[in-house]
Amino acid sequence: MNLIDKIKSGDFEFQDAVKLYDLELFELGKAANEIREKKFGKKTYFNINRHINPSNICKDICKFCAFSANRKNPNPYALNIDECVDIAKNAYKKGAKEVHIVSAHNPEVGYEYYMNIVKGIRKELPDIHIKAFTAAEVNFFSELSGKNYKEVLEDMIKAGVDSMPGGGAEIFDEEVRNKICKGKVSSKRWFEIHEYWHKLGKKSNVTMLFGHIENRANRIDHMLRIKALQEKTGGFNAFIPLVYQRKNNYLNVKEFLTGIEILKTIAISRILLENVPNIKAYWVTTTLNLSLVAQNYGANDIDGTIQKESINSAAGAASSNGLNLDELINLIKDSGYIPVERDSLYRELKIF
Ligand code: V47
Repeated sequence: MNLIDKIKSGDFEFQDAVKLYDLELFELGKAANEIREKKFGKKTYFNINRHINPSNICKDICKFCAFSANRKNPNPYALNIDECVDIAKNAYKKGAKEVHIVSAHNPEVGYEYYMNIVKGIRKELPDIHIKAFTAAEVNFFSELSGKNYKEVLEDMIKAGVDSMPGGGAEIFDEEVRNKICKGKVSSKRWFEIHEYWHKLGKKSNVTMLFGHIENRANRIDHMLRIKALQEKTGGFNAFIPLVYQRKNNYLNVKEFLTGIEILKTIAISRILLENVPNIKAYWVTTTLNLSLVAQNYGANDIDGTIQKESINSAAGAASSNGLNLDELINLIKDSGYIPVERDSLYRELKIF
């Protein structure tokens, strides 16, 4: 049996999965594309969304982060609740169906601030999808409020959160994690939070930050931990490999990923994570061009219009103003795929 068939059979050792990286890109791409086409044909999903980042003041220090206010980015801010609600209302008027709220861990503003942002948006916009707060924030909210993470998640639902984004996952390997984001939510707790969220009947995403100091085995380990929780709960909608952006941060990385390594990682994720429905080539960190190529290597989603992006653009990504809807649609079409606007839970809204 060849290696890919062995992996697909589910009966394999950890080292077998790491060996996938030794295969030729085209071989991986062919296998990943077969899975992609079986699930989605030539459809590529996107959504019309708006990112809101309420504050960049953070008690944690993640070395890869260029968004939080620090010596390299000395512009601390905290939006007030009305400002957040206004951003959501304006975005809704322009067609956004989802707001994606992620904040730095600002202890000054208090627990209720975060919940009130969601309540405020929900009150004004009853039918917008609110994707809010990573497991890292949930863990921080729990420290801030003295509530346990389960109570925080229950409060989030009461406030109006519909789903959770996949951030804060970074790399689950504890040794690497300790070097890049010591003090942030542990890998164990990250999974406990998502497991409980799924138990509450809600969906979430899961990311992986790669291309910094991790190695291939760390990435495989990361994916296999995701696969294991997905087998238990089925609650992940999408896996999102985030390519590390190098500017304005404190992580000293000498070698950067080749396009081939990025595509291999996307293809391997499609092969290993057959139980996670969607693989998102997030155009912000993959770049637009490579995201379009990635459609051929297992990816069936490239995120959305975003309107304003602050976390990755602070670290060098060309994404600060989001993407024009017509441009996004035409790029997908011109690359030979069928653009499909989806909602946040991957129901199809419009085929272009
Ligand atoms: O967790 C921070 C990453 C994440 C850098 O769920 C960086 O649909 C690259 O999670 N280079 C937040 N990445 C963003 C996120 C996300 C994005 C899009 C869609 C979804 C979703 C989730 O951004 C953080 C961190 O891993 N990040 N700094 C950097 N220098």
